Amino acid sequence: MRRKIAFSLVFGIATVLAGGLCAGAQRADQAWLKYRPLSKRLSVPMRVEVMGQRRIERSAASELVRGLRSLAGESSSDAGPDSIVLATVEELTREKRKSIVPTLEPDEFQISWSRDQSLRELDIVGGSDRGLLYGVFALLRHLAEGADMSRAVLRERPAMAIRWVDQWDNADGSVERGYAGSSIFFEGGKVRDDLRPVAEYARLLASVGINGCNVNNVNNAAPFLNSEMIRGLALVADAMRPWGVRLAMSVDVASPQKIGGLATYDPLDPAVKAWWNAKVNEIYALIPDFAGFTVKADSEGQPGPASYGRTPADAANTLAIALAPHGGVVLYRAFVYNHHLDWNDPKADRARAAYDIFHPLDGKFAQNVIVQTKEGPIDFQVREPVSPLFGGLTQTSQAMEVQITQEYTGQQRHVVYLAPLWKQVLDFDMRVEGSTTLVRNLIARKGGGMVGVSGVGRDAWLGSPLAMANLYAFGRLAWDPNLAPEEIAREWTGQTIGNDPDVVRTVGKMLMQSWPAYEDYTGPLGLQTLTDITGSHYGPGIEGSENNGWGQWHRADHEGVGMDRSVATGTGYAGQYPPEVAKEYESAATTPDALLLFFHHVPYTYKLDSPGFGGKTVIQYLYDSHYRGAAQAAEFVRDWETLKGKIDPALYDNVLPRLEYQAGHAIVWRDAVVQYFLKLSGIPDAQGRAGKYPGRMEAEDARLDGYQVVDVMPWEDASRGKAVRCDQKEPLQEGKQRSCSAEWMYEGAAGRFDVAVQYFDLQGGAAKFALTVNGRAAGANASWVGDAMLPTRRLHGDNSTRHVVQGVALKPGDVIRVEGTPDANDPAALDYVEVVPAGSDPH
Ligand code: GCV
Repeated sequence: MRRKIAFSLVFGIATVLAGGLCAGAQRADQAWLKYRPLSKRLSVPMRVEVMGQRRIERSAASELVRGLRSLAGESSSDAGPDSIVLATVEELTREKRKSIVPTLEPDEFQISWSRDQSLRELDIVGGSDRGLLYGVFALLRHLAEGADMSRAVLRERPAMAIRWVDQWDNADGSVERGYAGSSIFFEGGKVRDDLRPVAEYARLLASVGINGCNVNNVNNAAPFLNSEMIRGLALVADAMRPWGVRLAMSVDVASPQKIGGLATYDPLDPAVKAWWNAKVNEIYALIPDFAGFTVKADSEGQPGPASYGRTPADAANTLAIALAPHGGVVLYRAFVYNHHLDWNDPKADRARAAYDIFHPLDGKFAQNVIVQTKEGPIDFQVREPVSPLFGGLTQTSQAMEVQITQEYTGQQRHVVYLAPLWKQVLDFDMRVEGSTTLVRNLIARKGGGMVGVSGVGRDAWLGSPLAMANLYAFGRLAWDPNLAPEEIAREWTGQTIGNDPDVVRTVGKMLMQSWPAYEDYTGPLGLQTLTDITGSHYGPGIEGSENNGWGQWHRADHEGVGMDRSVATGTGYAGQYPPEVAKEYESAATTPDALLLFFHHVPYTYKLDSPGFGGKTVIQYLYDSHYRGAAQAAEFVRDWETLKGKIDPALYDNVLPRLEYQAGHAIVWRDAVVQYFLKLSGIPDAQGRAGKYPGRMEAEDARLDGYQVVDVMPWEDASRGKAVRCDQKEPLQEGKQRSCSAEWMYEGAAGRFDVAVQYFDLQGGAAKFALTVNGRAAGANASWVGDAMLPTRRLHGDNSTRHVVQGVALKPGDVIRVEGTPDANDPAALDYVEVVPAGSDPH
């Protein structure tokens, strides 16, 4: 038995697949599956044989041919006599093709060389067709990175059973917390007609070993169980199936009442149980490999079993019993908390909720229930401690939920590579019963795993090219949590951007520095992301998280900052960890400084003592970290500039303005947090920077024509809390643009400078700006349009944006002028201009 599918036939499949995508369609090669031609000959055969005919095997074969041909470039026509043979263990055993057949688990693969008479074969054997597919992607990954595979032997299996992405897509096509355009799955209340991007997404997911995709938002999920929607979802499942990605969906536990017409949704009511059984049967009749349900209940306004005095275990088990005969699972989210907490109650603590509710239920969940817990006890903040619930559910299957879409970490406008954060959680030792208990092992037990909230959309998957490193890293860590984030960054860069050692080194360095930098300029010391948590979750809003029921509090006052979560004097949260960890967090002296303010309220003068914190006081560290983080963000621009000419020019041009924007927004963050804590604490910055901005000229101090001075809310989001906006009420005269201007007399030394203009770029209009000196354009890019799509429709740190004109010649007495022309909802608002030494501002 040889060559069930000849090379030419396999190539035919690949051509059909590639040809099926119209120009401009969303493709996996916009991400890491580029297979850029290598400058050297491939170290593996070009001929591909596949023993089986199943759909996933055909995908594997076509992907391999596509990848090999593309990687080989010019030399691809020279196939040679040797082959790569694709087979499953079952096929090899049945066909008696090899003397030794490996024993493999279903998703496991082995890649090894053998001989068939005089010919060499590279065998890719899968424990199942999916294992085979993973083997193909592994081989292509190594080749794309330039590895020599001429003697390779590889054997890998995933560490975890659950390797899912969750989408928070709504039927109308919007994506909750998505920052990359509208849904690839839904539009106008139903499944989209064009599901080619879904197939490409599944291909991308499969390439990093992801095996499940939940496609709809955990909020408002009831309509997704309507029969018409289920028929649509069956088509989505069909699109993903060739890549071994199983469809899952979020369900609303109140569906029996909301769409089923029952009087109740009490999970213990027999009619409710019967409704779920029938609904699950309906799903499996159309989607036989349906993976299961995800549930958000009794949380943030979603209905839940608490309405009937029932527990999450009651609700989860009712669903689990319906799914069990079909092999489906329930991922029941532990993100259950009261968002009407009393801020005045020093014992109230949202961080406690998951453990308080779920720990007593350990052992009460059905076998096919997996409790899905966010990595930290709050909500994907820039830094939180690891959720204690991972150590509190020893009898229950668990999955760890992380967020790939960067809700609280810069919303893809900022580069923040999250693998180091996730890795820290995976490697955390809970010390359950006093012995080594790594979180990665806790979640890998009993069919658990990792779930990443992905948020891809129609804008090149995640919008920003560098953000794709997070989707890649999520899959790789779920497959192998032992991988180092640096290693994953190197892999991703090699496949996506280039193998040039300078490129790999520079991009790797940027990625690895990005999370620490973001933490530095947003919320260090365990303060969490200091953003307005009732709003967009994007720009600075330090006080916004206080004084409301949502519980993301930092409790900063004039004397000190941080939330006391100790058992002795605080909320008792620290006591939810196993004793050794609880003891460490109980006292400020032993709590790692990176988490100090999450666990303790300390005076601003409290001295930090962990390595890297330099024996500084808390307040000085707050100042220093913000200046350091913003400087690091500026450095990213310079790092990227070193890649000019070494990488794809389109990618270079795409990323550069994003990094420039990030550098400017990091300054907005820096100044907001620093001036907030300077005012609150009254303690000056030992380095003399806080509140002092040499070269800055405030808009409210300018000679204004048409512009009105306004207070910005929150005040810390604008320099000195004020800005100017152009709201001319009188009607426009024909042919005359209404505009406003602000003028300053330059009084510094003569020389060449960069001039930064800080303006507010509001959605719903594209205001125009022009910077002149003595009536002449100040430089090449001295006129620009504020047309970015930034959050919040009023003047705010979310939309405060920096535009830099470089190399401006200035001398004392020159008149610097900004003219702003409003457009629709955008009042061309200005905060300040700042004159800085040439080359010192990221541009
Ligand atoms: C899907 C946070 C987000 C919500 C999200 C929720 C959750 O609160 O801001 O958009 O809702 O988490 O994880 O359920």
